[in-house]
Amino acid sequence: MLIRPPADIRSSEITPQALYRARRDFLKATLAGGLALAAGIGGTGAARAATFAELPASPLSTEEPPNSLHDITHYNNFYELGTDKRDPARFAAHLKTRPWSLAVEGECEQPAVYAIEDFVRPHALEERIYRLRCVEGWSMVIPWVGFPLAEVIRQARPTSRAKYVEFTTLHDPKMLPGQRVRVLDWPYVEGLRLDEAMHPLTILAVGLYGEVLPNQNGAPLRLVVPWKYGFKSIKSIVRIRFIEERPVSSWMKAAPREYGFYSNVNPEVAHPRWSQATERRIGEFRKRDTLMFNGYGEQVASLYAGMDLRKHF
Ligand SMILES: Nc1nc2c(c(=O)[nH]1)N[C@H]1C(S)=C(S)[C@@H](COP(=O)(O)O)O[C@H]1N2
Ligand SMILES: [Mo]
Repeated sequence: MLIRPPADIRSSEITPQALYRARRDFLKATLAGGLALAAGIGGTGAARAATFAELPASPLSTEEPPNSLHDITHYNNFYELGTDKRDPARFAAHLKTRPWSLAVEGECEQPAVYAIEDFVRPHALEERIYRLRCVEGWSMVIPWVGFPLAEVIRQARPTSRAKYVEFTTLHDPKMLPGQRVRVLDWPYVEGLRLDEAMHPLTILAVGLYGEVLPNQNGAPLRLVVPWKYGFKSIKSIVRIRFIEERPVSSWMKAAPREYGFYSNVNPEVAHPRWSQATERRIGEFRKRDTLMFNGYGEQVASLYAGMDLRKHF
């Protein structure tokens, strides 16, 4: 056993990280079985706990306490599995995540098709606890399991023409029955500027709470961009493409006045139909003030130096 039980640790050795790791290990042990069912993926809980065991905790993590696994997996936005926040958990089993491949293509010297197994190598993974702030005014703190998107981008060797990265979700109305309804122009598409995509805070997530990603959270592979509104964090990705022109995301296409390309969390720029100055952390009653760049300003503000963020919302 690599993590000693709390009784074995002298109080002088107890750091916040040690406490968190001990608690995480406990959660892993107690939740492994339950999540296996929620994820709809075969295999025993013990086998998967071994897959992600002893993940290095990232210094880029927030110190805030994570939301419960139940909240994280039962209050979702994944329109391909229904538009109600409870729908994705209910319809999660429609989505089959094996086999799964990710095509990396476009303006790059080394295009590739990866199998999902290529990414679920424990040594490449780490745990990052990030805030997710959604445009409708709610937020959560989620312990993601993932790796920097920059690793995939570097392998692809983008050409000098690559200015943007476009991401596309699986298009399969059998597995994603919400795609039978035209609430959006399917498949879901998102985009980042290349430097945003290369930023160390931007990760591809394959799990959460030390376990394989539940389907409702965007299995088997989803983007996490913690300083932007939640809709930029596209789920169940099948294609990453390097392009010269700025991509048009699904939400920009649906409502260009309401959703801009950048979508940085910004308490000073209101959505046309509501203020973005406060948010409700799921599980809390009192509202919090929303922080510029979702609290990640120190790390990312320089990406937007000199830009008018009211214009480039
Ligand atoms: N393909 C796809 N990705 C998506 C969405 C979606 O409807 N379809 N919803 C987005 C929105 S609006 C939010 S807030 C987050 C929610 O992620 P979570 O359910 O893991 O908390 O996923 C984002 N990614
Ligand atoms: Mo959202």
